[in-house]
Amino acid sequence: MSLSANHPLVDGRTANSPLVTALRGGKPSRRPVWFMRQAGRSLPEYRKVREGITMLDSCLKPELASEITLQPVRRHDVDAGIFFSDIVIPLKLAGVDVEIVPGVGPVLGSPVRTAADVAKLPTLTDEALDPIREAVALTVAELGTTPLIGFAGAPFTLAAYMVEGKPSRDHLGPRTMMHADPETWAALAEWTADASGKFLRAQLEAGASAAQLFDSWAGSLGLADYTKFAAPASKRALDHVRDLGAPLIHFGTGTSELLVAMRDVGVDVVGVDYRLPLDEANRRLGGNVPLQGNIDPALLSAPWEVLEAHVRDVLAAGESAPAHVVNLGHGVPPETDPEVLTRLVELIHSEPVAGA
Ligand code: 1CP
Repeated sequence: MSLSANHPLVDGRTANSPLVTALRGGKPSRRPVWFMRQAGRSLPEYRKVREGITMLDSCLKPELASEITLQPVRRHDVDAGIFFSDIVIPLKLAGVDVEIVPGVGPVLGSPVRTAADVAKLPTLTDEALDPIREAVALTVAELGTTPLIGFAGAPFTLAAYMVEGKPSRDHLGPRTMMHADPETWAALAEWTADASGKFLRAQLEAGASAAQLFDSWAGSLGLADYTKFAAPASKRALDHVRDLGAPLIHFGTGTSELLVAMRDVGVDVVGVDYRLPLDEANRRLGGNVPLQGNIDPALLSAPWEVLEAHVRDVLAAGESAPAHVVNLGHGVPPETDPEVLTRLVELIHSEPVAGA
């Protein structure tokens, strides 16, 4: 199977966009920029449409999810939309008891800790993903030549929520399970890989032009554990979509020591968090991988001159890589002034592309 003839990557709408060009390692007409968590609480228009409706319900109403995805694109002139959804949506659609509790994050009715718990997990069906396909199709029709990025959670990050039952800092539960009960861990990692893989495929087939695998908490693993217990499942998730040929991005935080292993699950672009300068990330990756990142989100609230100097450093360091998609080193903090993001996009677009 491949993408349909009216997919934006195939019919010419997004194939030569700055984002897709850079993700494929080429020289874009302007520096592409988008922000992780560009939709959400930093925007008053988001807070307005979300009034009285839960987070996961808003993801499953196609018109609303589409509207929220489009809000930051209209406001900031970013080079991509990121589909408004959440990494736990495939769990919800499979029938797992999960909610996003305001101020907390994903919480499961019953954590998944034993072989019997894993065996009971329901299978995510193709039909259950219909609201996702519908939301993506509505969004892509509005975006025109601006690409939509689809995403999913990587198995380790998703399984971390499932084992703990809620957000945690050190992810002790899943890290214990992978050593104490490796068979149960492997079964859980495979289940999450297949759920995330199907979620990604639904988004790409419905019109997303690229996809990002978020392994936000991979940095709590050392390289040996990452390679043995997380990377094979991440590869399995991406195996669901490789035949489609859309560019794939892999991002995590605290992953400076894992960048090569994260590339090796088979992706086109590596996302770098704010901890490691892009020229050093490029050196570690051997100089041939396009990079995404890595403006420090903390500096969005610093005086403009401080932020501008930092952004210029990030752009200069990014020039060492074969191509650079500008982003933050993690998500937009909710208290960010959206006008700072708009101004940042203007600054980044005004800087000529190196070598162009
Ligand atoms: O009511 C609200 O506004 C809740 C906040 C919120 C939002 C806006 C959550 C709860 N999820 C989302 C949307 C979301 N989640 C997007 C939307 C698209 C965009 O980027 O604009 C994306 C890409 C995600 C992905 C996601 N969810 C990740 C990976 C990215 C990252 O930030 O590391 C993770 C770890 C989650 C889990 C999650 N969902 C929500 C929260 C608060 C959390 C993190 C909880 C924790 O600290 O563990």
